[in-house]
Amino acid sequence: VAKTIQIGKSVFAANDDVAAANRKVLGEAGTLAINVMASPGAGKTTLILATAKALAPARVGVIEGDIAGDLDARVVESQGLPVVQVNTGGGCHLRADMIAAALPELPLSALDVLFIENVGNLVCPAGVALGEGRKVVVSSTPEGHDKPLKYPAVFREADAVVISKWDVAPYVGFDLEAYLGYLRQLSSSVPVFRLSARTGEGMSDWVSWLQEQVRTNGRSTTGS
Ligand SMILES: Nc1nc2c(ncn2[C@@H]2O[C@H](COP(=O)(O)OP(=O)(O)O)[C@@H](O)[C@H]2O)c(=O)[nH]1
Ligand SMILES: [Mg+2]
Repeated sequence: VAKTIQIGKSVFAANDDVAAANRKVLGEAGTLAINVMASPGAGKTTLILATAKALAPARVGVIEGDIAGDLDARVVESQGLPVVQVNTGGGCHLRADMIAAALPELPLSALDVLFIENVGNLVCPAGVALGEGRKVVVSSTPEGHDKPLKYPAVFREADAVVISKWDVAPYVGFDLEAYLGYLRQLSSSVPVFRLSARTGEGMSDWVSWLQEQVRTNGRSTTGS
């Protein structure tokens, strides 16, 4: 069973203050934290695992956010990655205090990248800082091309957008032009990666972008 943290009452410090403290801890460790936000079933866990493999020898850890259970954390653990499960007890997004509780359970200074799989939801996680270095929104082709139009807040703040399950796009009538049209009204320059974590198509551009984010995250300047 994976390490699991149950969050009861929220701490009283403002979320942004705790997020700032998390950012400092992550910065000192030289770990780039990526807040992964998406609907349930969009392919977050599958993407994180495929990406961790592709990023090797860079070292990857994971925080799994769920309302209940540790299914994803056990899958991640079975792949040999350090992981902590955070259960929100019903809450529809992670908060900074939950990340603060999880960070001491991870070998941060040995990790280049920490994926934070947020609770599956395109509404609640928007605007909630965790202390992450980058925010990534994943939306899968079977969910349809209207997601940026319907859930603007989360897309507006994204540092990158992943269109996942590209392998099934032709079968589900996904209209890329319409999707990009909606997205560009919110964010004119956010990088967009079309990929399939299942077939590997499109993974290399996404992985290159992440490697660039790691390079510019501060570890490279440590001790110089
Ligand atoms: N066809 C296809 N299915 C995928 C892909 N990525 C994930 N899935 C499937 O989508 C379902 C949900 O994936 P999961 O990673 O658990 O989504 P999460 O709930 O966002 O973490 C699973 O049945 C996966 O096998 C993909 O690239 N292509
Ligand atoms: Mg998952």
